[in-house]
Amino acid sequence: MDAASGTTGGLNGRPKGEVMTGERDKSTINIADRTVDRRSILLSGTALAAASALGAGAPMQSVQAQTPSMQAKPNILFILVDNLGYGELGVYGGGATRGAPTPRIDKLASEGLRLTNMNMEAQCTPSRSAILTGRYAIRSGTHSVPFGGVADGLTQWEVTMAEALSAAGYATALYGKWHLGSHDGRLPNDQGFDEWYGIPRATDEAMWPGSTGYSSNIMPPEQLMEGRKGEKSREVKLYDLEQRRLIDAEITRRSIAFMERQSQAKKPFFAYATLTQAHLPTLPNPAFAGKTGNGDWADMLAEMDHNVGEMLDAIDRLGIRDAVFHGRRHPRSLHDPLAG
Ligand SMILES: [Ca+2]
Repeated sequence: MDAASGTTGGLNGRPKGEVMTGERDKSTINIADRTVDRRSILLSGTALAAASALGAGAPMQSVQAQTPSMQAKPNILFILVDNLGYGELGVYGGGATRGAPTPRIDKLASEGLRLTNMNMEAQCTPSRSAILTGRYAIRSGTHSVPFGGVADGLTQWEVTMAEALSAAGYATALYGKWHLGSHDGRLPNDQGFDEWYGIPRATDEAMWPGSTGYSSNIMPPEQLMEGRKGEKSREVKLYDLEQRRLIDAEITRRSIAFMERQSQAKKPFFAYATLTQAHLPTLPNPAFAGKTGNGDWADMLAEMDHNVGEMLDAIDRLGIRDAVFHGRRHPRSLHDPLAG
């Protein structure tokens, strides 16, 4: 909803067919009812991280030049941060007190609605499943984080947000962590995303190749992958500690490039950027390593705020209708950092 005017558009007073519906029926996901003079940015609280909406009637010059059909279908950037707990961001009492200010994210939150009490699934896989389907993960084969080497993944008949938006004419892409299936048939391009790049499972697997006793014969190391709808996903390169430091910058770069590409093509889009850096091992990009003087966690906060800022700058350039920033999970110190 719009925090200033109380008009509909968010979790309360949600317009008919709001994207974040809990219904499976595709007919309920009718985003054409959204108006164009409103940007909703969701940041959640407590277990999540925050929700906000940019002001109704905000100037959207770039959209005025777009086609009427595109105006009826707001562009969507959904930023999901892995393992970012309540209290890490400045807006929730963190930021500088955690070693690095988060001014870009704080400003985003100040312009909209923040949630401070929101319950969610307790692990990575089920929470990602619930986000994309609006359904309890236990119904979808995704009730917990799977151990490597076993059958895993969101059942194919679930309707993901990407599938619903694809049916509505959207270009869809995921960049980052998936963790809803690591085999053909269960990867992002099998669940509604036109394209994806990232890791099929979790970031802690970047530590495997260098771990004592690890055998790639028993469990092959995780790979950075990419894929397109209708094609088989392919392995790009080994996901090791070097790549672990680089992945969030790459997620940001690809998300912006995708938004720019679709905007140029005048096609409404859903960009799902799932940032990873807060998850173990928290290793910041070399450009941010040592920047704060307060350790890897603080350097990661600085990098995350920068990456979010880069995407928000792209939003401003392109006139995106809706965007979501969603910190997944509870306070880091209260949970096993390896899980998820
Ligand atoms: Ca599906």
